[in-house]
Amino acid sequence: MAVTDHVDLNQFMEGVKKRNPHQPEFVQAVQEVAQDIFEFMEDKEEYHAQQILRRIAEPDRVVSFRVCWEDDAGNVRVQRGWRVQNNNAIGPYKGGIRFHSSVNESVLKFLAFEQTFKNALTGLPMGGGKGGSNFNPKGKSVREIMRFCQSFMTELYRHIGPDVDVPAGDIGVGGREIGYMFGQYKRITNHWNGVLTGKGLEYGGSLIRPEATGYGAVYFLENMFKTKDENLEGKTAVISGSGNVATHAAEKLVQLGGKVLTLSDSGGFIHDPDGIDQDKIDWVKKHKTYRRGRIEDYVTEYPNATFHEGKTPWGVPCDMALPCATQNELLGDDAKTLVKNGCRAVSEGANMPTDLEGVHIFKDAKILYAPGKASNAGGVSVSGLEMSQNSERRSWKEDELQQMLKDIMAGIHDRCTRYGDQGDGYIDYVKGANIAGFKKVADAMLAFGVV
Ligand code: NDP
Ligand code: 2IT
Repeated sequence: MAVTDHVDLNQFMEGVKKRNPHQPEFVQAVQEVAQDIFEFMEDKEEYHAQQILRRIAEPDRVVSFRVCWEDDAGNVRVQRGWRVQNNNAIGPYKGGIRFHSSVNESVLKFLAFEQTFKNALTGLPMGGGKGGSNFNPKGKSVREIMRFCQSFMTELYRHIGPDVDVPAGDIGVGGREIGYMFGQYKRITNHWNGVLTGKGLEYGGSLIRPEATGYGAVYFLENMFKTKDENLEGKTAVISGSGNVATHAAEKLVQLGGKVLTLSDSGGFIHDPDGIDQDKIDWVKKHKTYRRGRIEDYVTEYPNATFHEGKTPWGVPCDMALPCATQNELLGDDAKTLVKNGCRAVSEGANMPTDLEGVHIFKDAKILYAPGKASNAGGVSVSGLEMSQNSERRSWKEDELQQMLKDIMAGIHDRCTRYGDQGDGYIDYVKGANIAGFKKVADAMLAFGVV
């Protein structure tokens, strides 16, 4: 009965490319996982026979819809919205919502695919999903954003639910947008439940959810250095981005004695040789989040810093790099430059920020390199804890949650080590994360039979 002449990696990837034309981000994400999984499956016939990877790489469903809204001038605007429900073998679909002009089906399919492995790695019962819209929040008034969020939820609400699919924030979606979407969900359904995470503290949100992704990425870095009997004290870091993940990663690095040299946005990066301390981070948070400003204004406020228009920060010599902006923002040449300049560790705050060439350069150089599905899982983990608190109708204390986040990140590090330890002192965290995430979802799928 078993199919013994199964496809090899190349044939598998040819099929993925053929079935997903014009979806380069999705193909890239599958490729990065498939190379490790094919090696792992070599002597595991059942995974092949049951086509497990093929099934995980085919979303359970992709919902696409029209979102109409009216701008302040009275013009009717039409956007596209999506929810990609990738896999719910181990729990309800879970993953953020992204509002950015670059959002399309390929981007959301790659994010939902990655989320499936990430969520499995956390040890919490969450499946993988992702949603969003090509709506560009830049330059929009608060009322326009409210109307857009309401219109988006007016369609999305029928596809989600606390035991079905639980969205949260991502690029362009923070506490304010979650508030508008939760309000509209409640208005339409008359249900108050934990259908979204990242909510305000007044209405069921969890303490430390906003901080959790950035803090978690730094805890992961700390765990990696611990394998070398080192800590973060006195080490320099370059960070890209200046949003939720980047600013909270900077904050935790500073708390643990690191020195942050850069931040960036889509306009370029700032380099502050004096170090970006907590006061400066607070200024960036206000400037970027509340005033929707540009990172280049940092140099007016702090004149020792320099602004590098249109550039990414990877050329600045550092001990550690944390890409925290977006996918494919760190390319092969950037990886070469980082390694050449003595960078010893990379912890991805963003999803798939390093392209395939860059991943191989980090792996070949055997530096401490954590892929986003492991290192940025702190955010979705605290989202999972928010779901638990909502179900229990209670709120945990800050120190309890801080400890849980640390423990979860240490648990992810252990799971990666289990499958990624190469036995020569090098831990391949990419391989470890891919296999540990896959195995949990795959074994659940085997239990269900062919569904
Ligand atoms: P924010 O919207 O808060 O910030 C995004 C930052 O990245 C901004 O500085 C933005 O610059 C920059 N950026 C976005 N797109 C681009 C681009 N195409 N080119 C250059 N810069 C860009 O988002 P988050 O901090 O929440 O998300 C950042 C990354 O972290 C994403 O990859 C997201 O998927 C990932 N992530 C987020 C989690 C969360 O809990 N929020 C959890 C796990 C991962 P500008 O202001 O100019 O647009
Ligand atoms: O990429 C991610 O993990 C997120 N944007 C957070 C998802 C969540 O459900 O908290």
